[in-house]
Amino acid sequence: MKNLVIFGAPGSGKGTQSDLLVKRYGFKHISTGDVLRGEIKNGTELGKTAKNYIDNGQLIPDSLMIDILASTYDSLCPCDGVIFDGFPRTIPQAEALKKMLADRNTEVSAMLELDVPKEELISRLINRGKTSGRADDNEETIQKRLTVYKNQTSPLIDWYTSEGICHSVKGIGSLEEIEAALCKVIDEL
Ligand code: B4P
Repeated sequence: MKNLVIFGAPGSGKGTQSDLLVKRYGFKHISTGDVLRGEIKNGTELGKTAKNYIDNGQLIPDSLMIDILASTYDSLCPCDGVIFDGFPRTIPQAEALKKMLADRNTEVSAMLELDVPKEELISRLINRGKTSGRADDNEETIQKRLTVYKNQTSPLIDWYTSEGICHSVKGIGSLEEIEAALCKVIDEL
């Protein structure tokens, strides 16, 4: 079984590439962003809490995210493989993921980082904001999300490097080129 973390800044293409990898390999897909947006749409208590954070470009507290992740994982697995998209976003989340998988006799096989320059991230998200209806795809919130990424999420690159499983892939170019670079890493695992 493969457990893959797809990692990158907001707008780096995690969701886009996850969809392609799911089609190619038949893996299960856990997008914490999608889970939270579903909760918001359904008006649940969790959704109401999450909305305040997301609309401000902030991360949802780790304790909430870790519980959501474990229950989502257990609803999908056992299975051939899982793509974690948008989780972990902090070091405590990475530690919790490691423990959750170890408790289930498995582990993260690889962390795949999509490396995209900041100007490209901003332009993609502003562009997506024209049609996505997402409250967090506006210029002010995008800047906040990028700051949160830099301070709270990007330290995970060093964390996964020290675990020996960080693979960085160029995240600009055609969708097919980026997918091919990701597949090369996955096929060699
Ligand atoms: P997410 O839903 O994970 O969103 P994202 O980081 O904005 O997007 P992603 O990188 O998936 O980009 P996409 O493929 O769509 O998170 C949203 C919020 O939820 C967070 O800010 C946070 O508040 C909360 N949250 C989620 N997980 C959390 C956690 N674990 N802990 C705490 N809080 C959490 O691509 C973006 C755009 O680029 C698209 O329009 C796409 O078409 C375009 N694009 C993609 N690839 C391209 C390419 N190669 N060339 C040109 N355009 C491309």
